[in-house]
Amino acid sequence: DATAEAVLFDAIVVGAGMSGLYQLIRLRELGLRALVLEAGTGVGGTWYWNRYPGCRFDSESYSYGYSFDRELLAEWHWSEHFAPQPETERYLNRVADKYDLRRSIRFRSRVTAAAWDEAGLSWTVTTEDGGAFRSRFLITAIGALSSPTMPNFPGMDSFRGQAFHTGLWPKEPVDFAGKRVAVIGTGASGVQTIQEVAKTAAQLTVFQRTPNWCAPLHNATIGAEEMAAIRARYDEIFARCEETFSCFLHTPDSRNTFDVTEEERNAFLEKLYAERGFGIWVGNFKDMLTNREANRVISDFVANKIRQRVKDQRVAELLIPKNHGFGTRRVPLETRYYEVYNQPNVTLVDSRATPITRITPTGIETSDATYDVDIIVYATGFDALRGAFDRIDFRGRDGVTLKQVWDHGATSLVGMLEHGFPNMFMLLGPHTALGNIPRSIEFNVEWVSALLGHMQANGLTRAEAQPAAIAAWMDHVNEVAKGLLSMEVDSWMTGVNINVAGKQVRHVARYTGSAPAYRAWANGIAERGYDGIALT
Ligand code: NA7
Repeated sequence: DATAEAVLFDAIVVGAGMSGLYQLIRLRELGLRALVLEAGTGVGGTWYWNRYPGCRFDSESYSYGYSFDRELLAEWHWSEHFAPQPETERYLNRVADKYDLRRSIRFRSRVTAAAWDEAGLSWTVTTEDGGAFRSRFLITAIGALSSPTMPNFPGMDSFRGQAFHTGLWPKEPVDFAGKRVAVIGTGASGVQTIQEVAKTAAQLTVFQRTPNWCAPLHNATIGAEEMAAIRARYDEIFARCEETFSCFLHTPDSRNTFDVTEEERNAFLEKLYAERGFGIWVGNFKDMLTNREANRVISDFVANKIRQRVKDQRVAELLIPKNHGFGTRRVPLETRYYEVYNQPNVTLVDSRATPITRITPTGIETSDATYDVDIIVYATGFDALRGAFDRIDFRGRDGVTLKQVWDHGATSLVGMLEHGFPNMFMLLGPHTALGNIPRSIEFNVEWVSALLGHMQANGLTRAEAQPAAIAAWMDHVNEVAKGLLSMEVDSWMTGVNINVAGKQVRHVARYTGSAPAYRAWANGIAERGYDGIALT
C-alpha cells in the first residue's frame, strides 16, 4: 500500500461489485494500470452486502451472469431459476479468481473524497483510513442501490437486542428460531426477508408503512438436464435481453389493455400471474403503466389475488395498495408472501395508521402499542441512484463539488459523464439504463472502455462532457418520463427517501426510456467521434 500511494495509476475504479470487476478486466486488456478501491472485505458489491435471509435474484439467473464470459457460463450451474445470494457471491468470486483480479483490489478502502487536479491531469482519491491514491482516470462503480438508509426513530441506539439493516447484513448467520422478530419495511428486501423469517421465528411482527404490489416469483430448482438446455440457449437469451425494453427476458406485450375482450384480458393476466419472473410487471399490456384505466384493471386483478390468498380480509385490505397502481413502484416478487399472514406467528402492523414512535431497549413503541422483540430487521432501503455519489466528496475542475452541480437535480451525459469532472466516468450513474442491471453494466463498461481505447489510440489525455450535450440528453430523459404513472408516486425510482434530508420531492431520478434507446443515444455519441465530449 505504501508503494501504491506513490504510484500514478492510469485508472482508479471505486467499487468491486459487478461493474468494478468487469471494468478492471477491460482496463487490463487496454494495458492500463488500474487500482480498485473497495469498502468491503470481498468482491461482489450488492451480492456481498445483501446477505439477509431469502435474498435472491428477481430476474432469471441465466439472464444475469456476465455475458462476456461464455466460458464460465458454459460450466456454471445456476441451481435455481432465481439464484440465492450466496450463489451469486460465489459466481462473482469465481470471476475474481479466474482473472486474478484481487491483486489489483485494495479492500477495506471506503472512498470518502476524490479531487481533480487540472495541472497534473489527475484525480486524487482519498479513503476513510487515510489512504490517498492518484490516477489519470476515475471510474465510479458504486452502484445504484448501495447506500443503506436507516430511519431516524428516537432511541434506536438503546435497543438491547440484535438489529440489522438488510443491506449491511453480517457474515455470521442470524438465528431466528424461537425469537421474537420485527421487520420494518415491505419493499423487495423486506418481502424476501419476511417470507423467510416467518418460517422459524416464534413471533414475527411486520411494520408496513406502504403496501407494495407483489407478484409470484415461481422459483424452481434447475436440474442438470434443464441447465444443459439453458446453456445451449445462451446466445438466444442474451440476444433477447438486448432487444427487450429493460434487458429482461420479458418485454411489454404489443397490445393495449382494451384491444382485447374481457375474457382474453383475464386469460392473459392469469397466464402472467402463473408465469415465473417479472412478466406480469414488464411483460404486461403496453399501456399498463401509462393508462389509468388500464392500470386499474391490472391492479384490481392483483388485489383480488391478494384477497384470495389472505384469509383475514382486514389484513388483506391492509396489504392491498390504495394510493398507487400496480407496477408504478418496483414490484417485489414473492414466494408464499401473502400466505405468511395466515400464520398464527405473524402480525401485520399498519405503520401509517399507528406510526412507530420510538425504539426502546426492549422493542418498538407505536402510537398505540408496544412490541417487545429480540431482533429488529431494518428493511428500510437505500439512498438510491445518486445516493452513493452524495456520500463521496467529489471535487472537479476549480474545486466545484458534485453536490453543488447537482444541487437542483443530478445531470449527466448518458449517466456516465458530467461537465466539470474531467476524466471521471460513472458506471450506473444517474439516468443510465437500469432494468436487468448486469446487462446495463456490461454496456456501460464497454462504452467507457471504448472511449479510453479511443483516447489511447489518439494520444488524448483529457475528456470532459460539454453542457450542450448534457442538456440534450437531459431533455430526452425528462421527455420520456412524461405520462408515466410511476412519476406520480413516491419511491426510490422518483428520488424520494423519507429518511434522507432534502429528498422528499419527486423528480425524474432515473432514465425511464428503453435500454435500446439508451444504447442508441450512447452509441451515437461514440459513432460521431465522441461528439459532445471535449477530448484533448
Ligand atoms: P425499498 O423498496 O426502498 O423499501 C423500503 C421499505 O422500508 C419501504 O417499505 C418503506 O416504506 C420502508 N421504510 C423506510 N423508512 C421507513 C421508516 N422510517 N418507517 C417505516 N418504514 C420505512 O427498499 P428495498 O431494500 O426493499 O428495495 C430496494 C431495491 O433494491 C429494490 O427495489 C430492488 O430493485 C433492489 P415506504 O414505502 O417509504 O412507506
